[in-house]
Amino acid sequence: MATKGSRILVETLVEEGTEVIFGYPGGAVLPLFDALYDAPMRFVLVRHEQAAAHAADGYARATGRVGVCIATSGPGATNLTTGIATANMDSIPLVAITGQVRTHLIGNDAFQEADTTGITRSITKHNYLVKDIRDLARTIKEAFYIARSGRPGPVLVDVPVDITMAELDGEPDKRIRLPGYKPRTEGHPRQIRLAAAALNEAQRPVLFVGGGVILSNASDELRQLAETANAPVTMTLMGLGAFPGDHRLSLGMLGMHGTPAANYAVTESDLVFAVGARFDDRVTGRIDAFAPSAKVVHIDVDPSSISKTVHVDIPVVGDAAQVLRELLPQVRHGARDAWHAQIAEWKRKHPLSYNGGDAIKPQAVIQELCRMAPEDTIITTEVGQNQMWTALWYTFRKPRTLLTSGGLGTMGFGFPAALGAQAAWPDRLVIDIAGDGSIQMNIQELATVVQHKLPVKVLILNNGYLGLVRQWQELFYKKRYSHSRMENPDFVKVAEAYGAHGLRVTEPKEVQEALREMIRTEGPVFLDVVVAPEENVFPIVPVGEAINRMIGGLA
Ligand SMILES: Cc1ncc(C[n+]2csc(CCOP(=O)(O)OP(=O)(O)O)c2C)c(N)n1
Repeated sequence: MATKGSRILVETLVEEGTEVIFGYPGGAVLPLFDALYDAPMRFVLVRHEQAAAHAADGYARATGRVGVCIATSGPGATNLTTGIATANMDSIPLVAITGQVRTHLIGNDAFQEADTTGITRSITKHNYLVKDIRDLARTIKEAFYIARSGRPGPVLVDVPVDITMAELDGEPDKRIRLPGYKPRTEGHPRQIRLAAAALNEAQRPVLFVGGGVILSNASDELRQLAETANAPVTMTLMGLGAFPGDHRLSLGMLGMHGTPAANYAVTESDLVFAVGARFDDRVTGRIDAFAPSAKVVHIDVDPSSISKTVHVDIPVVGDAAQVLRELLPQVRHGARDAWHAQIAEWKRKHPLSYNGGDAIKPQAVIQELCRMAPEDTIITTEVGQNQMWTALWYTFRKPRTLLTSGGLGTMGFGFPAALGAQAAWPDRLVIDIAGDGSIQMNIQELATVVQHKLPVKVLILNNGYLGLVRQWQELFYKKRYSHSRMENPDFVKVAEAYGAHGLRVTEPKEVQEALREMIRTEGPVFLDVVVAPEENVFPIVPVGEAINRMIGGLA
């Protein structure tokens, strides 16, 4: 029996458990779209391929499953790249399928040809060009396996149109053949013993938690570790939600916009116990002043992350959840009264704060939203002040409730990521906290959420500026606001033009009711909150400074 390539591809996606695909058609994927016409899965037609990649990414972050997106050759594939790079920097499992021109035309400057595997080599965990229909099913299987195993990441499969149109006689070969790829999940027992001993001996330990804890579903183990050891916990932006932000042991986020307590604690600690974090420069600040008197333990599934930026004394290579389960029985409770007293003192003396005023304060809006939204609400963010205020002022209590572009810092991520998360969780509240600049990078996805009945809410903190850029210009460029002021459309009318609900507030006293209306509304909503235009995110550590050298917002 002969089977078409397009059918083989779709059947393999089904076998891999694909429930929803985000994508956009074009010539080189028409045979594939024909097979998708009656496939047993949901298809979400986005309005720009960048949004397909971010939506698949949001789906993956919200569920822990592999996100799938499809685009045509040439411009379709190049439009995907920002989304793929975003997923790659944050280790998100994606399979991106792109159409390619016919095999005999590759390299000929054929219509809508781009060297997709060449372009995406450095922004994928792995990529493939399928040149023979006999390799198709196996390649898709391998793509899923690579995307989800070890340190997860995006895998791209480029499929020439003649391969999807060809027919294969007999059963497709589906056996994965990856002899050189063996991600290590179990930590070395000796290293685990050393890590436990270091924690037991430490007087001033800090558990330093990154996105890897969320990716490996290790939050329960992490909480047990913190409570057993009685050790304070700080999280990177990607780690927020891995440990309850309102737990007595939580210090909140560390780094450039970290809390004073977190940044002081790391600087004074004698043990940084890192789990699934990669010591990004936004977190470490000046490397030679990062935790100068601390030993460093680092648990990570990716050996290339060990000692990449910060010297690690005790590396443990393995899956965070597995390693923590091995480690837990070896960890003892420590009183560490002096350390906890010092941390309590920092928290008391330097709480996060902002000044009042007549205008709406973005921090107050986020605090109020956090009070009103159910605990399982999924928050996505754009990039800029909106993202940092969300990280500081919203209390995340559960993993996979904050979806944000950490590594690449991609404006335009939050709205399509929210629609991807909403496709996965139709009954949960999903809110994109946006800036007026970022939302305009993928605002066309309003059409997608309306057509596909995805009731995403967008809370625009509208300051009339590219706010974080303006803040840096204020603080570090003598207030020369070079091209950071924005004249914006009427967001309420934009929402209405697309068939969504639009709301605007300009006074602090209107905020609560508007948030309530946004949450209560059944369909998609744009809530335009006109906030204080020159509000800053504080504290901030200037680039190149040590993380305990924060400025602004300190009592
Ligand atoms: C695609 C992209 N382009 C440029 C930047 C640089 N950048 C970082 S924050 C920012 C301003 C964001 O403005 P807005 O979305 O209005 O958010 P606000 O900071 O005002 O909350 C810019 C331009 C980026 N992160 N991503």
